Amino acid sequence: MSDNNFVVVANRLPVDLHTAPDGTRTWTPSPGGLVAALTPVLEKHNGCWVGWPGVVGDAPEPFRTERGVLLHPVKLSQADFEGFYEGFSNATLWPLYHDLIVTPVYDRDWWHVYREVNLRFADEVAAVAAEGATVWIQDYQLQLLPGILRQLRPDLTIGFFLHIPFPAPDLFAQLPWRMELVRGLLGADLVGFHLEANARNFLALARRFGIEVSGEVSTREVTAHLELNNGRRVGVGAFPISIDAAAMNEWSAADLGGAERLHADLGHERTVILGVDRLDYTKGILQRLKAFEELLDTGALNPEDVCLVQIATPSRERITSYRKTRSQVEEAVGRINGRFAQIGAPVVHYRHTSVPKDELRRYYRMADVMLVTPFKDGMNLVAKEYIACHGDDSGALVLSEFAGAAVELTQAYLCNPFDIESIKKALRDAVVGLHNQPEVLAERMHAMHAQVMEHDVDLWANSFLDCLEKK
Ligand code: ADQ
Repeated sequence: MSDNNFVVVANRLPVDLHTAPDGTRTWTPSPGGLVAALTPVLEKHNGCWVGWPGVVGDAPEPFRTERGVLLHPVKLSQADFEGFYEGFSNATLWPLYHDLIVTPVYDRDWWHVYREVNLRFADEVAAVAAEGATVWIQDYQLQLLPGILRQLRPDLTIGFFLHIPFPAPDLFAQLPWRMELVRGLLGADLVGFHLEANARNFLALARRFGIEVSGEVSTREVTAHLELNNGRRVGVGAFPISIDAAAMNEWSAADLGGAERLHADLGHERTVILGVDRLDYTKGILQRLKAFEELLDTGALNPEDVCLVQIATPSRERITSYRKTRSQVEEAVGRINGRFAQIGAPVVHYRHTSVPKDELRRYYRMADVMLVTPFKDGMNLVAKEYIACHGDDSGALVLSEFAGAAVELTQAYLCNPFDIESIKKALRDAVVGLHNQPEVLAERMHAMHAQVMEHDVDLWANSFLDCLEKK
């Protein structure tokens, strides 16, 4: 055992390992909501992070990041990666928890690998955590870990947070290994979700499995518990995640010139609509392109006056449904430009890449309208990042009702992404509103900006950790 009193465990370490042809290894920060959310928290707590370094094969020795966070890599083989990560996590649990947008695959071999990898994570954590340490486990890839760790190290305080939605009991019940997963989660002292609705789904499921539930769910406090037969209590609550809002707000205000130049590159007078997502079928990228195309088609939007910038981070590229989504998106981009662009003036600018943080903020800052249209999303940090970058109340947000963020960002132009007409209406209202009712839009942005600034990532982490402490 070591002196690590605070341990975060996540599938991924917050870095990617790159090996140059001469064998030199370098680490770069990796994208993704979880990393964005947890880095500041760990720095503050001087904590240690256990996770997979992002490449299969040998894991390097534990090391410290430039910002002082101790990283403990967990080794995954190619077979682990395929069964645990691509398979059970992302082709079984991800679609099941996102309400079957694609059909989940139930594969017994993947399940065995998922269990083995969770056991391996448990061994690593048991070895690095100090006596009585607090361990905070993140996300759907590690749902067995709380239960295994409780057996290995009963001295630990264990928190679990799910970053994706938790489905209705009827959907969850499809899972052949449903009891094992529930037992895994019950190893925690506190199980947290983004939304009260997610937490209520979990409680309903527990009831269905004969577990006694006391209290009602609330946000940022624990007023609901599961009462286990052995006398243990598991707290359940909602903790909506957020971003380092102050840093984003400050940075974007300091780079107005950069944002203006970027906007000018796209056309000074044009209204710029922005999409930023991992290229994932849950994000509704194709639907938003179709809505945009139809608005151009009917003349509701003029291709000389507007353009859409879509930045899509490559994601889970070996999984069939992801490949299909990418080719559909790219086909739509080509088609729309073919129909409506002029030479040298695309109407859709598409980048399939991860972009550095500073550049991303510049995109957010310069965009007149942000278009966020997931079919289902635990929270969606992109929506909050956009709002944080508009401290002067400029801009407009079109947001899916099915993003967790819609619970807080009620002043957005809300839409139903399953209904193209609804996306079209919200987008058109936002674009037209920018010109016709700027003061109304400014009020809406003002309210959302205040909400995001006040409810930032520190509040998320501190409220969860305070509740865990009090368990
Ligand atoms: P994600 O599904 O990854 O997160 P999201 O919350 O939007 O979705 O976070 C994406 C993050 O990646 C953002 O911080 C964004 O800035 C960054 N990003 C996206 N595209 C990028 C690009 N091209 N280049 C660089 N960075 C890019 C999961 C859940 C969400 C939940 C988060 C956090 O699916 O619902 O909000 O975890 O809990």
